[in-house]
Amino acid sequence: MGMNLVQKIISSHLVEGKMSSGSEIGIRMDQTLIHDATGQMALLQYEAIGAGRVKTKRSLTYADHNTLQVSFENMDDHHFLASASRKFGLYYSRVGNGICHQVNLERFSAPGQTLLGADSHTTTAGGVGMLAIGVGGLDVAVAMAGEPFHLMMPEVTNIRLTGFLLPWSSAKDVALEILRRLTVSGGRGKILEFSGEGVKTLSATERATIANMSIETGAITAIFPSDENTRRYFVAQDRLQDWTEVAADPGAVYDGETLVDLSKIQPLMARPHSPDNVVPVTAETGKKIHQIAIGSCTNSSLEDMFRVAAILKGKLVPPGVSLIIAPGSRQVLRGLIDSGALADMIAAGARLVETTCGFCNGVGQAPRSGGISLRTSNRNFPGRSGTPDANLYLVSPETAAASAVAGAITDPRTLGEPVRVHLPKKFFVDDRMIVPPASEGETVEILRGPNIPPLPQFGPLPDELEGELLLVLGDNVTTDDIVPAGANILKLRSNVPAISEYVFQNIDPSFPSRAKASGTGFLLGGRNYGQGSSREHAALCPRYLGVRAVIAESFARIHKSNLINFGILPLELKNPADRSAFRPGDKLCLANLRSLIGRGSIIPIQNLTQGKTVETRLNVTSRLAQILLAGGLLAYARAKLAGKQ
Ligand code: MIC
Ligand code: SF4
Repeated sequence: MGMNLVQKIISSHLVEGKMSSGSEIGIRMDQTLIHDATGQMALLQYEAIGAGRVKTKRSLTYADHNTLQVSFENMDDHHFLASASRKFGLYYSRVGNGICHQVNLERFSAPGQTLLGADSHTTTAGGVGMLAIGVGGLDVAVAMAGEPFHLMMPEVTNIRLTGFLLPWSSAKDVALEILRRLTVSGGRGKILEFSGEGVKTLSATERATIANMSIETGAITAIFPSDENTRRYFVAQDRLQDWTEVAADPGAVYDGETLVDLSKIQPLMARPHSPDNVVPVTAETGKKIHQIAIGSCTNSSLEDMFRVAAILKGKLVPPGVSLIIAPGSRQVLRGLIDSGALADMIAAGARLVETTCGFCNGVGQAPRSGGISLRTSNRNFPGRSGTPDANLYLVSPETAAASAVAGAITDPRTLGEPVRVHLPKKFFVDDRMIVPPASEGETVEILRGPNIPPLPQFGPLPDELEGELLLVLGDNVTTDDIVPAGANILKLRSNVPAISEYVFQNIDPSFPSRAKASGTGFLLGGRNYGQGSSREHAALCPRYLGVRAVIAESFARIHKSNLINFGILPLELKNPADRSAFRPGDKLCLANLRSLIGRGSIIPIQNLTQGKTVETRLNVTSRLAQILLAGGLLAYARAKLAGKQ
């Protein structure tokens, strides 16, 4: 029986476990990436593990999220990241070099290899046949120390593409169509593997756009085969030596299949406030808009930017509309300059911003109050733009540019003749903004500014937890809800005591003080708790404030791992109707925990206020149970590595 591509890569990287569904496996990670929102913690944790230089084939740190430098913290963090990277053997991509996923695709991706990144959109590299998974920073730290990455053997869904995209439909529309079908939770526990004739019609960066947004379905990742188109991309990057052909075996078997006929895809958009709120662009045409933001790791390739420039050429953005363009990398920016396309953008009134995440995670370019912003990014959660009552629509670069010119939501098909773009045979290649690590034995001092206090220490799990139910939440709570993005909060990513003051800031600003006063606290969520970004601060900060268990109907994958990594129990309600047994402020007690914890074990929660007991399930493997008992992954990994020495 033939293997699918996911199985082939897993089998060539398998270090622990059996490749059968329901089993935990450990796989070797070839590459890792972290950035200036997740890397501070990852490197502090790596230092605490005490593993010396990184053990991967290549590990990278990117400065791309926190670049606005409204005060000293960002620069302090960058000096910390650069010096710690040099010391521990990581490459460091300097501010200005571009967004991690775009640069990684251009310069470091490798078909058939594995990549673990402390960012949910690490999946982007799946566009060129990498098995690329987003996780919390602590998981990356452990992988850098040479330990395998553990996950449950995933189900693999075959997304079979037929046909070809019609003029004005784009890869972003394919991603939105998949989200329309799967919703923000339909991909949980799965890897989406693309196959079929339609794959050949998509360029490497178009595939990367689709792989990027696959994470919004809750999937572990997505992957495309690496073929002639991929090869062309590697040739253009002057990296033919890193290219290999990878594909599923003939007759490969999958756990499920979804057919997508590319020829039937029309321009789509995700309405506020969720990426799966997908409708045809025609459903909103004519609506006045205030801002258009083009860029982010989803749509910032040279191909995307050329299309935008071609639409803008000779036009002018009308008054009252602000057009922001953030090319994904220095390479893309240089391509725009050399081709003259940048001049077309600027002449049309576009505002060029840095080659960073920027507007995508609320670091600048907040829309006007109540404003309507069309964005080519991947998340339109409430408040993420920095304006609490703004309405964000997610669209393709073509729809964004067509709408920018009209000042209203516009179906790009109304522009008539489709734009044709010609990509250079060779991109501008210049890796001088990527600083290599120090040579072995060289002394490097780690630079720590006042924004980098020591890591908080957490003890083992006690046998009994008694405390207050601090917050009752609904379905699909995002990590942006738990620890919001935005320049003023992001700058505190290395300072746990300071950033913890912002936990649930947009939902209940009194949360941090109430949590501290309670000493031990609990949270109640609904379905898909913790969807969205990989930020481990959404677990670490609640833990710092005393949260010891989250009770929910179900959890998003990355967040569940992060909770466990910081010693918080992710407890699933056995019976969802039991939600009604809880009120905010109830006193809860979890007894005999140390003996109850084990695979699939039932943990009863006594609601002392309501006089009821509710059963929950702790759905973890025995390894994860050990991590919880130890008080988190850091303590567990330290002990494990010390045992090996
Ligand atoms: C995001 O898009 O939400 C981020 C900012 O890139 C996050 C990373 C973080 O918040 O630390 C992600 O996607 O993981
Ligand atoms: Fe950066 Fe936005 Fe991509 Fe996250 S989704 S990595 S913030 S560009």
